[in-house]
Amino acid sequence: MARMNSGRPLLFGLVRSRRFIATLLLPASFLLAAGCQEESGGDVTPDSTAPPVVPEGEVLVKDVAFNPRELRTTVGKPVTWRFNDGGLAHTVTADDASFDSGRMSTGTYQRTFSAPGTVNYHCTEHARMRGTILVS
Ligand SMILES: [Cu+2]
Repeated sequence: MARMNSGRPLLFGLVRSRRFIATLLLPASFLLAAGCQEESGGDVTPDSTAPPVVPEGEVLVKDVAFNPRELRTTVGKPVTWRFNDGGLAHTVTADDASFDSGRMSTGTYQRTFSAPGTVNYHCTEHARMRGTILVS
């Protein structure tokens, strides 16, 4: 009897504590699963801070920036600027004033360079919008 009396409460205590741990772990594992789902969901939907994929020879005018900021091209190959900034108007204006797209909020502006060199351009609406075309 002495063995049972001392053994049973210990066994019950163990079972109880296991259940207790389980009740603690269950919501924790749900939280972990929720966290993982959030992460995988973030992978499916592209992060707004991640740079968008821009086709070759194209500059995306979005988020008050030229992307890529520096583009390599060759003589005679057209460069396309695609305006897609939620209706916000921008310009593609050469620093040396050799070309100017004018204010555009949709559509594209295309230009072909006839000589190798570095062409710096900017947006007349936003001082921080600057870009470079490296023509070889
Ligand atoms: Cu701009």
